Amino acid sequence: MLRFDVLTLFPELFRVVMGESIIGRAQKKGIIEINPVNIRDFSTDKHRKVDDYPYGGGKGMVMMAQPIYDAYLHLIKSLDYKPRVIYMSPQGKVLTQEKAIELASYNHIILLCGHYEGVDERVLEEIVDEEISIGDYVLTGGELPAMVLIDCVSRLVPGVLSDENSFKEDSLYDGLLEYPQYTRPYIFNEKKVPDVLLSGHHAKIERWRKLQSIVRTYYKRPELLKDRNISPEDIRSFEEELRNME
Ligand code: 4FN
Repeated sequence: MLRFDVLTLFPELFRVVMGESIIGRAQKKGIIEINPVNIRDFSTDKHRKVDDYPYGGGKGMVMMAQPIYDAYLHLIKSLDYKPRVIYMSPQGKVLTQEKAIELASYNHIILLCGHYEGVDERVLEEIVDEEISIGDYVLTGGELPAMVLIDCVSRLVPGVLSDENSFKEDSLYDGLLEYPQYTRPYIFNEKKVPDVLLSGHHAKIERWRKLQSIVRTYYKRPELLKDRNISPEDIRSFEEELRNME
């Protein structure tokens, strides 16, 4: 069982998005729990204010320390251990499959989502163990990043995926892109399915898929092949082998 508590100003986003499909089913089965906590519920202000002007001036608003800290204290008060606290932030290390595998070994993760110009630094110093980013672009809030993290970590928790779709089969596991996939009909817009896939020759199909994965990765995401010693000559010979399978 893996529990995610999410400190956010938009708890409904999580209920709507994570209530469906594989993640929704995993929650109903009790394999994972996603518990969005509305930071605004912990405001002590009569107008439920959670942001204020930045000291030193400048544009925008900053999320106040107090409501976030009180929401955090509320979550941990009955626990006899300290959950992993992650701030979704562009200042964090970019999320990788390796990091997702590491996070899937926790039982309890608290995710903090920022908004406006960010969060008062002092509450981050007080509660955050680690910052994680989902990539280098500007966003309006940490909610979509938190949902990306929950999705990619949850599918690694035993029982979330069916045996059929088990993550152990993922090609991302060996770090390569996926081979091309085809389904019926056999001919679409005059293009036929590669005949090797209809040959019933399982070893040959495996070889074709492996070579497709390597060649695709080489052209589309060559950076994924570094530390793997594949030369342009290797690629040319794989392409020739693929042509000969047709
Ligand atoms: N973003 C950059 C530089 C400066 C600011 C930002 C930015 C949301 C609260 C953070 C963004 C991207 C990936 C959280 C971006 C992420 C966020 C994330 C995020 C509002 C403050 C902010 C140099 C990366 C372009 C806004 C770079 N993963 N600030 O987006 O929360 O998790």
